[in-house]
Amino acid sequence: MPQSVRYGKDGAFDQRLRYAPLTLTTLAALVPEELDAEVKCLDEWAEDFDPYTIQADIVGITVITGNAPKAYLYSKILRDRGITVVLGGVHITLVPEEAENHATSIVCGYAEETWPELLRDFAAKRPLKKRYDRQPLTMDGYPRPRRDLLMKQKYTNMNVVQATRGCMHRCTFCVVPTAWPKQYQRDPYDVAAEVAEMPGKTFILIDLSPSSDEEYFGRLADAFAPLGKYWGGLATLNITDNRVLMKKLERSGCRGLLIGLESQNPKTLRSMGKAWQDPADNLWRIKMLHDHGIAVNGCFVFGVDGDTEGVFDETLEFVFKASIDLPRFAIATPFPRTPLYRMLDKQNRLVSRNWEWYDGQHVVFQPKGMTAKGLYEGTKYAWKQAYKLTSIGRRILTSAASLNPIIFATLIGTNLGYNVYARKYPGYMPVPCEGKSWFHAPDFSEAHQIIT
Ligand code: B12
Ligand code: SF4
Repeated sequence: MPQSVRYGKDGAFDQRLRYAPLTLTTLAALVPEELDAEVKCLDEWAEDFDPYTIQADIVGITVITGNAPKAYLYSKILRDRGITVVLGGVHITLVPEEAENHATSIVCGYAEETWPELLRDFAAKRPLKKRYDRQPLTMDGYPRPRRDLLMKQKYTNMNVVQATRGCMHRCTFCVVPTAWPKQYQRDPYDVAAEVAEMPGKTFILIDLSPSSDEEYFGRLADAFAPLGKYWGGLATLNITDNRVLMKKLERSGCRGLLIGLESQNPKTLRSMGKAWQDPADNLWRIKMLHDHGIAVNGCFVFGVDGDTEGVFDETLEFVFKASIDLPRFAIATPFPRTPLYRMLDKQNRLVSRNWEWYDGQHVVFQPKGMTAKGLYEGTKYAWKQAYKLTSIGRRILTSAASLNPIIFATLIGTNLGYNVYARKYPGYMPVPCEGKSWFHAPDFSEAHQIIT
């Protein structure tokens, strides 16, 4: 799992914010037992990876868009050394025709069936297919993730679990409907059984949108309730319409939810395909979450059409008014093949197709309501304002959720983690920035040759 500088071992993403990567542990568990393989998980978050010296028969690399150039470079170095390289993950699924040029084989979509198939082909010395494509998935019956293969001391929480995949909504900026259009759900009691096996009192449910099926989310909460553990996850704000579900979540031990608030501007939300969320209701909905003992990790996106330079202060005002426990700000990023990407491409507004900059932290398109620099600096300003020590105190101390000592302690840790992140926020670099790299690859000039 390659990482960019900001997320790498020595980057701005503090250990307090790092939890165990489920992608690696899931793929490791899928290695067929009969192959008797020695498996190693390498997360650049936790340790360095040297493609020039690593010993392996086959290497799988998981790729998100912002790390694709680095993954392609690693793949080239490894293949030049005679090692078989397989690329998979969201970026490979979005642009397989590009990725195929950078690997021995690629795996598109979910790999529960195809990764074992590929490994069996490899072990039997059968020629690998160039592309192992998505297959229908049932989410039940797979081996438990190999959490034992990670360096536990490097992560704040090892108990990362997944119950659903995909999402029923269709937001124009989001990769999920494009990469994984269908929603899958695990048996809630199997998820609870997996959680029960984990040591410790807390766990993280990383599903992007388990609440898009409220009936299922309620059953999941019911299954978690007897475990007596505390958990954090993601949801959409309209769950607050469902009082029964809110009670179930509280009883289940839910103590924190990441909510994609995106924008306080209804026009902007409309252009994002998220008009079903009305920002006029956000204040009371967030208060209701707080009153149920649930802290809010509120995520905002800046730079979508409809935003002007006033958006940063307006958003901050709301963040403080709503006592958002853990706010996060991203720059709108047109990930390849998404409706947002296609629209900006059609309007000739993309300024770079170097994926290195497609990481939610760089401006890769011409915004409408402000300059690219204004958008970058405004986002940086929002991070800095929200995570000053006085701001952290102002937000946390006015949130009803932090009356719970466990939530309070967690919020202090994570807020201080983002305080470090905000303090290390880099200066503006116009994109494309020839000669300057976001990642410290062993040989940067080679990386650019590969991409272009
Ligand atoms: C958890 C998570 C994080 C965590 C990561 C913590 C951790 N240690 O794992 C945190 C919060 C740090 C994070 C950060 C970011 N994330 Co994130 N994250 C996720 C999330 C919600 C879950 C990933 C996961 O664990 N899935 C569970 C595993 C089992 O599924 P999987 O990864 O898809 O893997 C399966 C297949 O894809 C395939 N596969 C994957 N890799 C490989 C490799 C091989 C060789 C093979 C064979 C198969 C294969 O097999 C697996 C089994 O089927 C995803 C959304 C999602 N649902 O995937 C977003 C997601 C991956 N993140 C995304 C983004 C944008 C980011 C950030 C850039 C956000 C930001 N603005 O800072 C950063 C970048 C971080 C970085 N490393 O550079 C985007 C990526 C979009 C893109 N095209 O690049 C996603 C898809 C969310 C979204 N809706 O857009 N993220
Ligand atoms: S942004 Fe959230 S609600 Fe919208 S499609 Fe993506 S996962 Fe679903």
